[in-house]
Amino acid sequence: MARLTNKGNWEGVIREFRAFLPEIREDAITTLKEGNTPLIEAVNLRDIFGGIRLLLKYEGLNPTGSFKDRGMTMAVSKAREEGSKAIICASTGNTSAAASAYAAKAGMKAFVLVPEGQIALGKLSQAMMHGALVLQVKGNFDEALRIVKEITSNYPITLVNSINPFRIEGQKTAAFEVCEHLGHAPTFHFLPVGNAGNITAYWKGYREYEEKGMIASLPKMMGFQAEGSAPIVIGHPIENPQTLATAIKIGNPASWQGALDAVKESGGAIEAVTDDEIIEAYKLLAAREGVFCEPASATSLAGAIKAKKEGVLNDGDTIVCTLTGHGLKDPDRAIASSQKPVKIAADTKKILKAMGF
Ligand code: AN7
Repeated sequence: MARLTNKGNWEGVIREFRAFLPEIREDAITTLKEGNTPLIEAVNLRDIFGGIRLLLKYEGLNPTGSFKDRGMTMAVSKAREEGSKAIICASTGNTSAAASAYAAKAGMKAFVLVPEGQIALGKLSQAMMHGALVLQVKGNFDEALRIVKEITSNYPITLVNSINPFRIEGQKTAAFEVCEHLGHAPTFHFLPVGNAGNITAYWKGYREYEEKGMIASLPKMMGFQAEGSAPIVIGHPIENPQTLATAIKIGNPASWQGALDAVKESGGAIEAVTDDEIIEAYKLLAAREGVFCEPASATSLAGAIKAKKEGVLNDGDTIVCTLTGHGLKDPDRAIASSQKPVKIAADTKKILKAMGF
């Protein structure tokens, strides 16, 4: 039999990183074998980055198509261990998709509250297919999160938003993987920031790996929000956040302090990029690197491009951009951002002509 060079049967983040995570009873572990996502060398963006080594942590290749699976395996497994029968979350889409899938696997009920008309089509279809009760709230994410918190303080339903500490525990494993794949920590780590759980989690992961002697240095954490939805950058919550990157359309992030700590302790920064810059990076990744991510995910690359222009990065630096979700999550935005297909007769001559022959 041929031998696989890498581990052929990855066991999911709970089992693979057991020594670094809170204990969970074996029969409660609920996994879709999330994690072990590729770190892809971006070789076609040298005209922008010069002597900087740029790597893409492609989290879109998780089972439900986003990084949320890392935290959800932990949160759902813990809920199951505690005997919980139902989970609930507010979501801009990806959390609802992950919650619905892991609840299905665990045999639990999922309730997901999403802002009506403001989540990408792929994400909505996932929550529906996995059998969650999808509640489309006439309001924004922040209002939905407030209601979910109110409900879980009065009813025996487990909250699986990232204020659930087990979510952060699971998500920190992405930082471990980056270190394992590189053999060291990067110089800078760029992330989109919405509810700010992920930047909090990565920083926790890097610090723990350093404390345990797995890495010798720490990266500077660079968080980026969309300009119309940048409460942390502005310094106060926003009533009506706006951005076409719907995943990060959040006006009052739950892990606000975690993001500030990550940036301050690491010597990084939290800044904003415009929707135009996000779409530019989104298209660059697809057209030049062959990597299809959703718009919010491209915020990390938009941030790296901005940092490069501002002279923050140096030749020889290794920088990682996390691409948080798959491009197929938001087919409407992909189609709106690309060249239209050519409608043509079933005629070889006409087709050759259109091909430029
Ligand atoms: C693709 O699904 O908040 O800063 O409810 O889906 O940890 O919130 C999604 C967030 C970045 C921001 N990229 O991460 C939700 C939700 C994608 C996302 C973020 C989200 P956080």
